[in-house]
Amino acid sequence: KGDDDDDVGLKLETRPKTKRPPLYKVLILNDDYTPMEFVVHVLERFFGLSHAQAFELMLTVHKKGLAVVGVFSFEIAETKVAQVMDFAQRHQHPLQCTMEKE
Ligand code: TYC
Repeated sequence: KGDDDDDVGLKLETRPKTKRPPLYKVLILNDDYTPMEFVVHVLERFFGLSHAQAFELMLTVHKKGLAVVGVFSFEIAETKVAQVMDFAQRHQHPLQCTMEKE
């Protein structure tokens, strides 16, 4: 890497920079107390799933312990988590919802 040349240290960009914002996974966690129908309702109401999709995803969480319910920008993910946590708390269910950088 001899440096007895005359370049001025400029990096020649090849591929264009198309910076996308980071995405965040929103996860729902299983617990022993929240009723299955409540979780199905949450998935329909806050994540726009059909009843059949919501039921299937609820069962996945019930069996596996957790599942990704959607992938969003930071702000949207934060809002979803807050809405679910608030709704669960108001109904006195211990349902947990969190987010994680993808
Ligand atoms: N395990 C709960 C029950 O048996 C149902 C449940 C499913 C709870 C998914 C939380 O995220 C959850 N009533």
